[in-house]
Amino acid sequence: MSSCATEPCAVPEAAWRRALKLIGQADEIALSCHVSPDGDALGSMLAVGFVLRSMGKRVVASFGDRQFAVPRLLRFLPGQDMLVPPKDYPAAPELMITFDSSTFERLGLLRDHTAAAREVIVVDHHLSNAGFGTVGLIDGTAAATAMLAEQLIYRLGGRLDRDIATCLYAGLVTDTGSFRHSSTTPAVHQMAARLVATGLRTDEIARELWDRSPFGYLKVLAAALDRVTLEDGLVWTYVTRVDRAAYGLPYAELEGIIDIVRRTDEAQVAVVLKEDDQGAWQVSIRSKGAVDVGAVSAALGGGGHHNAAGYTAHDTVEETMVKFRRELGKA
Ligand SMILES: [Mn+2]
Repeated sequence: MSSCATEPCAVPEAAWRRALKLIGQADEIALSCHVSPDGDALGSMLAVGFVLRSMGKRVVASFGDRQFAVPRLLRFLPGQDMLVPPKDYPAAPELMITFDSSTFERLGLLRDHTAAAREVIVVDHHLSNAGFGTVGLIDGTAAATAMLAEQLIYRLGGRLDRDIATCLYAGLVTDTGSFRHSSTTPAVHQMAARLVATGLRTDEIARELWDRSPFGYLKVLAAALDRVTLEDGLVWTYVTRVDRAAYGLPYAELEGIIDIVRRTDEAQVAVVLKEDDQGAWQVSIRSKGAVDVGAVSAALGGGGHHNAAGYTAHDTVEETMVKFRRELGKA
């Protein structure tokens, strides 16, 4: 296996060298990823965790959600014994590595731990990465953080086994929308080939990630679709806490709704407002390419990519949409 996968490294060699040196010197390494982790965040973190553990490092991994729970869709990922809730995370880690988090804020409850850490290696693929931490392994052209995690694994001398590959594959398929998004380069498929060659079950992973849900999801989806609105190339809807409460549906189950709403032929931009358990609106935005919704989201305090972005709003649905349309008009 080559040491630099098969594509040119956008990460400076000096950054890789410094990261490897810090990892080599550390006895305990604290891993973290962004709040409400998706397959890329959690998968990249656990994959690297396996390799660090095999190097004899003490590994602890977490994410800073107030209610600490692995999203149901990701419970099939191996390596979850590495996870601890934020309260059990080292207060001032010697070395911390963050995955898929574009900003310090996205670390949630682990922000103080990050600020207190002696060294912080940031592994990420968000163009908007704010550049926190002391070492940046950041490549805005990579389709997933999992691609950078794979490179880190090779450079550490690690080998892909089925567990590690399952974690990385979850990241790769999540962020490329099952190899459908424009980010799906030859390098993405080449990486997928290396992962699948370990014997992982692509069918089982696909079913876990996309092809199952509790019955309540169908009812909540029905409510969301019942009030979907189309106006001037924008399609949008919202889901309230009350919608979910009727079926005991956790917030994390709402992630796929945007993928149905964004199908709309007549719309260039799709938006779903999801009320979280604290009553804030988590706004998911998708673009078909003509509009940079990453810029719209950034103007509203969020982040993301050209075609997929999000932010948090604390207004009513109506006020949130007024502000959103205003920013969309500028884009
Ligand atoms: Mn990602």
